[in-house]
Amino acid sequence: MPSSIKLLGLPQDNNSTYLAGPEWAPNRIREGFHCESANPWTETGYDLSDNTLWQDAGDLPLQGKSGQEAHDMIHSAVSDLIAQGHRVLSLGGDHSVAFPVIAAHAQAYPGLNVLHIDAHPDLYDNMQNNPFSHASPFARLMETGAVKRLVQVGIRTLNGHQRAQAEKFGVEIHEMRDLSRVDQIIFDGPVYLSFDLDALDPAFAPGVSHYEPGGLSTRQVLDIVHHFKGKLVGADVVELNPHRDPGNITAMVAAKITKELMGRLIADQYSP
Ligand SMILES: [Mn+2]
Repeated sequence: MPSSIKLLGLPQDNNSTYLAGPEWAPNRIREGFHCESANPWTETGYDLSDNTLWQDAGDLPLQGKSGQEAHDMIHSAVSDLIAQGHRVLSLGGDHSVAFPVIAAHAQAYPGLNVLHIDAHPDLYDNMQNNPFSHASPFARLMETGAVKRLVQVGIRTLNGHQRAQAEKFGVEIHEMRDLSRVDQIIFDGPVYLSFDLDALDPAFAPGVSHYEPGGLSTRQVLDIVHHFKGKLVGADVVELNPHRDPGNITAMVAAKITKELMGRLIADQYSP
């Protein structure tokens, strides 16, 4: 019996640097996921109305929690689900959730690779004196030494400090200004995919806190999800800000990408 996918809501909003809102995101994405305007099949042919393929694990009670306490709650919950044989697809929340979620995956999957799709590299050594800031999760993660490769796609906000951080940690960056062909993204071994909705151009996804024009199309992200070479073992979809999302258009985009990530997890079926 193949392992099932657990959908886990992480309503964390204490590590945003600019606007609040992502704590309300998990349920907006669920509403998009179950909306009867669409059918439950992935483009790749899986029927997600089959409840043996995935189950909703609900939300972690993160409201009002911050710092080390929230980090430990997330790390522990994700580690437990993986130990029970599940693959975890988490819905943020701000991007700070990626540090404990990916650290838990790196412990369970030796040689873990990370594919990070975002407008921002999130490599700040220190932002607003908060080591858990949503601007720093990939710096914290690379400091652990537990990730084999970090490959970033969609980046268009590098400053001098973050270029230095990327060089220090050996991060491979496909900048938006010279985006490489996605079929050249090849991984050996397990892959975790972290998807920040602001990687998309604001024309496709206005419901985010940090507008950064010149981004990916929804189709380009789906192409990456469908076609990168490697075995997907876990993923997150983060940074939806429902306060800036007229007509729930970005929630619907998040739900669509969540569905296709589930399809990829079902297809890959990688075990550590
Ligand atoms: Mn971002």
